[in-house]
Amino acid sequence: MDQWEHWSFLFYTAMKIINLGIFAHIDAGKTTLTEQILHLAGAIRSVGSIEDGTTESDSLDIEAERGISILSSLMQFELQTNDSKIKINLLDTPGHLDFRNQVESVLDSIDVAIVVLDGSRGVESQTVLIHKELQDKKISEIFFINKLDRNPENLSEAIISIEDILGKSPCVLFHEDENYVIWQNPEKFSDREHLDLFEWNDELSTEYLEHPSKIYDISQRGLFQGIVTQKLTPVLGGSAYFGKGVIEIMNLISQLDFPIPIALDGNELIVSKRMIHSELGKLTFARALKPFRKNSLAHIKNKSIPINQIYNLFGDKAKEVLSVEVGDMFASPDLNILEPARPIIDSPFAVIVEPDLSEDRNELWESMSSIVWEDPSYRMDLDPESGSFCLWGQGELHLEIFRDRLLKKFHKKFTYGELKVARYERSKIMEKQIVFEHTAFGNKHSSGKISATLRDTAGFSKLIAFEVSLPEKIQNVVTTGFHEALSRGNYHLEVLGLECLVHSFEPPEADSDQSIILLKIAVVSGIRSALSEKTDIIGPISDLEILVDDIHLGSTLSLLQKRNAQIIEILKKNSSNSMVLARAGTENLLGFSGALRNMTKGTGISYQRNSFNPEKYNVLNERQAR
Ligand SMILES: Nc1nc2c(ncn2[C@@H]2O[C@H](COP(=O)(O)OP(=O)(O)OP(=O)(O)O)[C@@H](O)[C@H]2O)c(=O)[nH]1
Ligand SMILES: [Mg+2]
Repeated sequence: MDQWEHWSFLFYTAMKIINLGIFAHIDAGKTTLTEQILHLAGAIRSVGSIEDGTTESDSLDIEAERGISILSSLMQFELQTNDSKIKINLLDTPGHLDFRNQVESVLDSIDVAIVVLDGSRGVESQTVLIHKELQDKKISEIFFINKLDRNPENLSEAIISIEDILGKSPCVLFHEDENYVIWQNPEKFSDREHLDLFEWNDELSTEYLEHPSKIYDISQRGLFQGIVTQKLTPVLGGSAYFGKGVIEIMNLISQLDFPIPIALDGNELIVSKRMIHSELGKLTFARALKPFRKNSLAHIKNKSIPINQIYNLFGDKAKEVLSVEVGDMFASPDLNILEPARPIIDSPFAVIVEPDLSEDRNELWESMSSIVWEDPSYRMDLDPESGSFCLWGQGELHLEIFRDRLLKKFHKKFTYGELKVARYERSKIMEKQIVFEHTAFGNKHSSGKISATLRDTAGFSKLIAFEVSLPEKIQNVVTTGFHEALSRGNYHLEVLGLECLVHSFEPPEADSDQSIILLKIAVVSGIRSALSEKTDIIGPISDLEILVDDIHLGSTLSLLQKRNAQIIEILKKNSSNSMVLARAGTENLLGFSGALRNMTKGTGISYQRNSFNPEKYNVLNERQAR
């Protein structure tokens, strides 16, 4: 290391690093706020807009065209404060539930979250979702009530909605009219407001009792420490669009001192997300839990990975650097072998994709695979009946976006089939003793006899267990037979929720080559006949949240009725809008959001949360199932 490099490395070490995530319900203004923060830091010359498709973080063509975020993006930049420079790693995340995986995968890498609210809507369903996740993961959060340029009179309602989810009063740190914030203009706030910022801490409270005149200084320390330790949930506000409240939130964040993360269980990195970079190809993002220099080794999941390339990212722009500090984020192709956090929800929507010319099959598979690699909440396999490519995704928008992205990657013709919702069969067998035996050629050849118990797994799993020790060949054939039997049930769908416990095996009197084949037939046909008429067809279920003006409320309810939805609650949102909460089989809701938009001339908006797990699924009757 030469002298300069040594000093620059030391200088770099001294810089504070803050990993900041921005989260919200769809359209609250995350990307607009991101753009203003970048501008404030001097990282961009002018503020881009969603309407013109010119923001840094929505850098995919499709994001710019549609005006929504699809992938989370990382912007790394320096922020000059009064006395020092801070490195900010800013993650702007998508709000639409179909891209939830992009949110989940970055949560473990951040120090602090800004949760943005649309001021006229207050807390919405995904605000609740993200707030719970941040709480579970003990991540500090700061609420930002946005769009106050539009309906500032809704501010108090928005604050009450935050109070509802916190179960206590939030610390409102600003006075909207005059742009005052408590740590900068302490004299403009009441003693009560100051006390709220440090009463959670005994030491600070005692200090105040001894030196009441130091209240402003003590409340400031209480505020900063309270945020870092998640004792306080502060609220700021403004207008991202007009850049109001942005300096204040960044000033607050820059004064927070988060603990330096440490390597856990020998893992020196936290893998967050993946990206297909326009020039560098596949890149994986990670947070470093120790400093790395180029060409050093990273230890993670019992692997030693040589880190030969380290990139800093600014949206889709990558810059190679020589080192990465502890706590900092970086991207590298060397980490591509590592998996980011798996999606927590299975992908319940499917579409069949086929090239028009069979010679393009490999190329199509590769183009699809690269999109799936970047967003692992897609899944791809071969349709067992047609051999076509089957693509699974989180929802209608998720698969629509896939098609648009594929069109930009794969320039040959292909067919993108109709969207289908996943269906399975759920075994209704509670417990059944069974003997598997099959004979052939006038009983000359026999499989031998297996005695077993079939049992409900109380979930969606398929399990086979052996109480006796059997030769490997026998055990394998019984296991394969069990899975083959469950691969196609009474309605030709995969069967879930059954366990087979094997008690004993009586070999055939005359063992022959045929015996092993007969044993498999015995298991497959034995399980199939046990399941005969003993399965339900099941599919995912969706919770709907529909925001509609009162003029269209009646027609929205009848639209829901036509789709067999159960209305759970109708809530008055404000003087002219209502929120309908409903539940329906996901399959019944295909095309619903489009139909609602047409019927309400664009004013009705629906959010759909699909669930498919043992607690939440939809049983379809045979008539629906055809
Ligand atoms: N009036 C007003 N409009 C805003 C403000 N902030 C954002 N918007 C508008 O709200 C819309 C959504 O803004 P985005 O920044 O894309 O919201 P987002 O939260 O990033 O959306 P997704 O990433 O798609 O979930 C755009 O039309 C913005 O121009 C604001 O402070 N005031
Ligand atoms: Mg966005």
